[in-house]
Amino acid sequence: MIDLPFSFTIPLPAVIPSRIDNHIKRTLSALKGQFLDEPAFNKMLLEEDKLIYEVYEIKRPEVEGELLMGISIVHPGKVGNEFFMTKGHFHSVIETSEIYYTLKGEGYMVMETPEGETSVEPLSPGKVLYVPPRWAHRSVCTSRQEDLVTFFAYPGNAGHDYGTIEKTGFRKLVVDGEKGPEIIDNPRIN
Ligand code: PAN
Ligand code: ZN
Repeated sequence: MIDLPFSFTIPLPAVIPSRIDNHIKRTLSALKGQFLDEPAFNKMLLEEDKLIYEVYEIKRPEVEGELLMGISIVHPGKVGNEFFMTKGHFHSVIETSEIYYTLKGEGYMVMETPEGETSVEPLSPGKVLYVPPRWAHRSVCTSRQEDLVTFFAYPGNAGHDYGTIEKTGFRKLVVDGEKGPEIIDNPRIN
């Protein structure tokens, strides 16, 4: 049977979609091993397993030809001097891409390829970011008070490979420097 077209709204400035099929909440413990400052991470976790980011998903069949859409919300905050961020991943089907459209807040999309190329793109309201095939991606919120909110769409068959990036972390990190957000090399790599 053929699917019927459908619509939903993202009622700005509230950004919670009118249709939600799945709500994912990731707390600090889900990001174990990812932040550079481990003592700061452990101290924070002892106090509270804080909510770091949330995803509202619109479900579609996870097959080629479909598009999976949703809203990603990274809350403001830091572990040590590193800004709150998503786990980040390669797509399991690595030759798949993704579109992100920033609705609210400021931040960066940290990206890299398996060959070690890197790219860190600023995110701000109105900006469309295209993540080409083969690029792992992680969003980082650098707003002090506001959430970083993005709308995303990616192929239904993409899948998520979290394990590859979890082993060493991304090559680039976004930290709070003397003059504000700074992009630094991950000292745990080489
Ligand atoms: C996004 C991400 C979302 C959460 O939907 O899944 O921002 O980030 P993590 O999946 O890294 O926890 C996406 O890139 N999907 O492919
Ligand atoms: Zn993705």
